[in-house]
Amino acid sequence: MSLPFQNLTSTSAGLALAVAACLCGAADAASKVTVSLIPSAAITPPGTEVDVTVRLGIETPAGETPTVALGAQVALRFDAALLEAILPNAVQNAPKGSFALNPSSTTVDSAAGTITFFVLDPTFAGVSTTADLAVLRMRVKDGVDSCGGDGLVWFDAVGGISTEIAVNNGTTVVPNLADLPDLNIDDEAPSLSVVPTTVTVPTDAGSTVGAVVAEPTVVATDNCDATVSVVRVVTLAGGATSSAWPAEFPIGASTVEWTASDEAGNTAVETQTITVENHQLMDAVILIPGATRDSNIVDRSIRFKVRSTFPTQTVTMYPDLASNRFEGLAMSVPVPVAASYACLCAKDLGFSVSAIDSTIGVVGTRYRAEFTLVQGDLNNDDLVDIVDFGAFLLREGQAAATDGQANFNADGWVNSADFSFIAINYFQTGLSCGDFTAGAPRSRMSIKELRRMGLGELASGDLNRDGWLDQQDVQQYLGHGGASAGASERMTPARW
Ligand SMILES: [Ca+2]
Ligand SMILES: [Ca+2]
Ligand SMILES: [Ca+2]
Ligand SMILES: [Ca+2]
Repeated sequence: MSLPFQNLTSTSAGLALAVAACLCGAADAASKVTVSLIPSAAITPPGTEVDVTVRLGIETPAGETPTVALGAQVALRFDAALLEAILPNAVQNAPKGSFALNPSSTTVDSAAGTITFFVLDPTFAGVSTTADLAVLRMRVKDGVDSCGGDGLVWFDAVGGISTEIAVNNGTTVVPNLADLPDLNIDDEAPSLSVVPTTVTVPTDAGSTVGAVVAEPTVVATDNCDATVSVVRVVTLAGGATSSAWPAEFPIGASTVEWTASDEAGNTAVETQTITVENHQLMDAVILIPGATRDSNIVDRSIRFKVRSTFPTQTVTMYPDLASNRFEGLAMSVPVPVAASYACLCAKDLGFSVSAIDSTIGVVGTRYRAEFTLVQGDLNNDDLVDIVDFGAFLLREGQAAATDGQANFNADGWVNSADFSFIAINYFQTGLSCGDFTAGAPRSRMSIKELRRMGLGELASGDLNRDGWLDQQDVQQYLGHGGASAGASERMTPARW
């Protein structure tokens, strides 16, 4: 049906109706005519407004006569469960362009989700390229399913009206139609899990930088998106930042901020704290010769000397009668950070002289050492000598706790079996990585000197009362058995 041009000279409302009345034919045209729905934003969370521009596009091949659009009728449906038209003027004139609405012909049914409107070019000059027909003012409803932004507005016949374009040859064109692209109305942040969130580790043995730390298990999921992007920012102790996972975390406290983002830009953040302690760890096998048939499991206080530090650990020692020794393991002994250790030193406080291990290795992230501790040093001067004999005599013949002083074999008594440790190891001196040397062991000391040293209680060991604690008293002990008993004593540690 031809467009009644003569009617287009009357009033605007009448024109629109006249155009509408005649938009019923189809026309051949060289031009490609399209009407598209263009949202004002691609990401429109619930509660936000979105303008939908109804845009006419006319593309004409070079050399062809373009189609000239004079007016249009448009019929649309929208998803009324998710979208609402902002009334009363949900359909408005486009801010720019040739076309004007006929307001009285505009229909908006919020419940049904339908819109129809008519526009025309009041100048009748027409449009042959691109022009906006109108703008729909819409709003994504509050509290709707935020994954439901697909196909919110589309072209469809409404009440017998469908979208058509009135053109200048008096006919109409059924345009190509491009519905509203999917909107992202997702307003829910992804779920982000970083395990563990707190990491505290010692410096790796052999490293002076820090520690290798495994990347955490990071799981990010989203209510809408199948994949979620996760980025991290590592802030190293000292302040440097990086997106890369460091080969080693430096000594100190570093943080890693993990951010998960969905396609709508909602984010979830987890911050991981990674602390590398300013020490390394050593595990040490402790071997103490001297387990006998009556030996018990016993706790010994093992002190290590590592540079200027003296980490001490209570180590449970188990008698191994097959090898006549106690065996135990000191775990996780903190030692100063060093690239390597050529020698380490240990002592069984109150029982052994010090010993070194010069075969220290690295197992995993820890140093591994082994010490064989020779017993007999009761006063911690790192010597087995006449002073220890005197100290032994103070306890000799008494019932003793398994870890009691002078109870070298950890049975129930201090007796000749324990004396044998002093006798066998007599004149032993401790070994200490060369940074200090124990004094010379003494075979005799005057009672006067013992008192001057604060060891007056050892005077009771002067069994023959000659003013000396010496070999003759040892001989007397061996010949006659026990000596003084019951005196309390307090040993004075020398270098340990
Ligand atoms: Ca989401
Ligand atoms: Ca000693
Ligand atoms: Ca004993
Ligand atoms: Ca004597």
